[in-house]
Amino acid sequence: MFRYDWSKAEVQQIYNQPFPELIFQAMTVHRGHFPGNKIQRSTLLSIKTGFCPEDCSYCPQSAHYDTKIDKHGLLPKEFVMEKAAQAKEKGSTRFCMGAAWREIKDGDQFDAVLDIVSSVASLDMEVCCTMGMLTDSQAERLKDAGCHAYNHNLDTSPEYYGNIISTRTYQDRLDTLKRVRSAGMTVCSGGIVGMGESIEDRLELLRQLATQSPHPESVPLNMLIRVEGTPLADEQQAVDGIEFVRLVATARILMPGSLVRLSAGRTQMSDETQALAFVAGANSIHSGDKLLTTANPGDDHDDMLIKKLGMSFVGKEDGCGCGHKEHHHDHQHAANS
Ligand code: SAM
Ligand code: DTB
Ligand code: SF4
Repeated sequence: MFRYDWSKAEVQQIYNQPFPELIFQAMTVHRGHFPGNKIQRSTLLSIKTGFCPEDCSYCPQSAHYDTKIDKHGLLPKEFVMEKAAQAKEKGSTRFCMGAAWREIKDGDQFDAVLDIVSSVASLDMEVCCTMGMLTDSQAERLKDAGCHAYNHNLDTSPEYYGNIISTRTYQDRLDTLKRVRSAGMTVCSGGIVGMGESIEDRLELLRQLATQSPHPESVPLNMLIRVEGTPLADEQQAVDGIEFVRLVATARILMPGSLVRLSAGRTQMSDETQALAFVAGANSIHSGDKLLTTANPGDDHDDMLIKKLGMSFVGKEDGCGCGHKEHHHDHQHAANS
């Protein structure tokens, strides 16, 4: 049974257990819903980079800050298709396309995005988009084009949020997630650690996600990448590996049927920390040499690590490619059962 009524005290109690108890509980929950030794590989591509009007203080793509990234307009479909085919070749079952927009605007660009989405979907990969806020009709058109998941992060707790972003409210983000859900796409939503927030803020982020019904089908956990030129470039808070693994385990326990994805920041993690995170219930990674604009470990390193751990990547032979134990094609069902 999945729960949607977690209290702050309960979440703290889970997180603060002795480490072995916490891992044991997380591992038990994990194995009830997923194979314990499989990791989903999800590949990212920034299809429109930079010049974003939002002021998210971690983000190199915000037009408010002077950062050294390659900015470009919407990429041509042929280029995106080539990248998607390469990702599939490398064993990726999900292809996630990001656009540095505050919100989607109707018109030629969105029409081109819909064409790209249906082409990538025809490769038999799960398509995910992350393009900022959207309207009900845009969400429906994306869904109809074959977009399986929409990523929109809550990023942190409602209390800490105002320290990080001023151009979009927490409520805007919750409203966007509702629209995604109503259109029938699956929800991908998580956050970032290492921005100066407290452990309570991290736990409140998880509680905000875990009290949504259904739970987001995937929960990306990012460790801040400090990018020169952004206000958080000199952030002093380093994320402790054990604290990070505790957070992964807590996410797994609160949201048993969701993919918990290690996203940004894996270049700063030791192989041992990643291994512990997998043991604690993380079962997906963002793969490739690049995230959207910053460095990522790359497929060769990931292949080596997964092999060393005797684990394997989820493939199409595992049903719909999401890695759930039950073979199914209905992720909402999985998140609710
Ligand atoms: N513009 C869209 C949006 O904000 O929803 C989509 C792309 S945005 C880059 C996706 C997510 O990447 C953000 O919500 C944030 O959680 C994460 N992110 C961005 N910059 C990051 C950084 N420097 N370190 C860690 N995570 C980051
Ligand atoms: C998410 O939570 N992390 C990914 C994905 N969703 C879109 C993005 C990470 C971006 C890290 C900074 C960069 O590469 O620009
Ligand atoms: Fe824009 Fe998304 Fe970056 Fe915020 S996180 S500045 S919305 S690209």
